[in-house]
Amino acid sequence: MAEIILHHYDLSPFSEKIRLALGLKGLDWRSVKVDPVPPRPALDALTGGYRRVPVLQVGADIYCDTEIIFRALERLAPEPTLYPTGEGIAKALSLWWDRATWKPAIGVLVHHIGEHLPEAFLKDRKENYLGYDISKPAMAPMLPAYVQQLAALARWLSSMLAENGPFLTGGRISAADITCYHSLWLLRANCGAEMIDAQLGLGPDIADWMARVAALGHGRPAEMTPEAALAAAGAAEPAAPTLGDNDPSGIAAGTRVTVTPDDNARVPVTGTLVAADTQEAVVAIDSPAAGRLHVHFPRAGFEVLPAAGAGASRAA
Ligand SMILES: N[C@@H](CCC(=O)N[C@@H](CS)C(=O)NCC(=O)O)C(=O)O
Repeated sequence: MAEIILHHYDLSPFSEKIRLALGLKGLDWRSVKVDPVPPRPALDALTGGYRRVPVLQVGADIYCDTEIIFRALERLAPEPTLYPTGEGIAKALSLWWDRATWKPAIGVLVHHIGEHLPEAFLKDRKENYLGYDISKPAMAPMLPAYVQQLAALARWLSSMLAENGPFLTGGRISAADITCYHSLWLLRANCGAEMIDAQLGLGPDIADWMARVAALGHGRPAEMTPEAALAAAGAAEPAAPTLGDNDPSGIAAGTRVTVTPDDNARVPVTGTLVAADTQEAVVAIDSPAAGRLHVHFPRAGFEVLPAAGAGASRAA
C-alpha cells in the first residue's frame, strides 16, 4: 500500500481530528507540515485549489475534508473502526458539531489570544476563508453569545456521556468523539483548560472524556517534505474508485464539474467526474506538477455541479 501522507499544521483542530483517527488505528504515516497562511503551492498542486486543511494523500489519491478522510482511513484500515455503532449517528453528530461550534469557538479563542494572531493570518481568514473579521475587537461584541452557544452545546455532550458513556455514542470511541473533541481541544490547549472549563461551565465529565480521547495519541508520524509528497503523487497512478450506492444526482462520469464547499473557503475545484455515490465524489485533475490525480470530496457539505460549458471529456 502507498504511504499515508497527511498535509496539516499543528494548531489546526480539524487536523487534530485526523491525527487522532490515525492514533485510533495505530497507523504509520508521513507528516507534511503546511504553512497556516497560504500560499501553499505544493498542496494546491495536489488538490486543484481546495484551500482548507487537512488533506490526506495516498499515492495519487487526494482526500479533501475530514469526513472523506475518515472514509478513506476506514477503507485502508477497517479495524478498529471509527463507527462502532454505525455511521449515521456519528456522522450526523460530527457535521452538526463542526458547523455549530466553529464560529463561537473562534470567538472565544480570539478573546483570549487574539492579540497574538498575525495581521496576515487575520486578513487571510477574512478575505479567503470565513468571510468575516476574526480580530479580537471585531468579535468582542458577540463574545457573550459565543460563550452561551458553546455552553449550551457542550451540555448536550454531557447528557450523551451520562446516557451512553464512556463515549458519546456508547462504550467504544467513535468519529463523533474525535470530532466533538476538536474545538474544545483548540480552546483548552491555547487558552488554558481551567479557564475554558470555568468560562463554558464544563464539568469533570467533559475533562475526563477529553482525556480518554487524547489517549488515542497520533499513531506513528514521520516527517516528509512537500516536494517529496508531490513526487510520491507523480510516481503513482490513481486507484480505481471503490464506491458504494448509486449517485442520484444524474451527473454522468466524464462530465466536467466544479466541486465547492457550501460553507466557507468557497474555492471551486474543476475536474472531470470519475465516479460518485451518495457520500463521495471523485474528480480527476491533471496537475502540471504531479500528473493525473483523483481528488475525493464528501457530498454532504459540498456542491458538485456541471462546470460552465461542461460536457463529457475524453480525459475521464
Ligand atoms: N469541513 C472541513 C473544515 C476544515 C477547516 O476549516 N480547516 C481549517 C483549519 S483547522 C482551515 O482550513 N482553515 C483555513 C486554512 O488553514 O487555510 C473539514 O472537515 O476538513
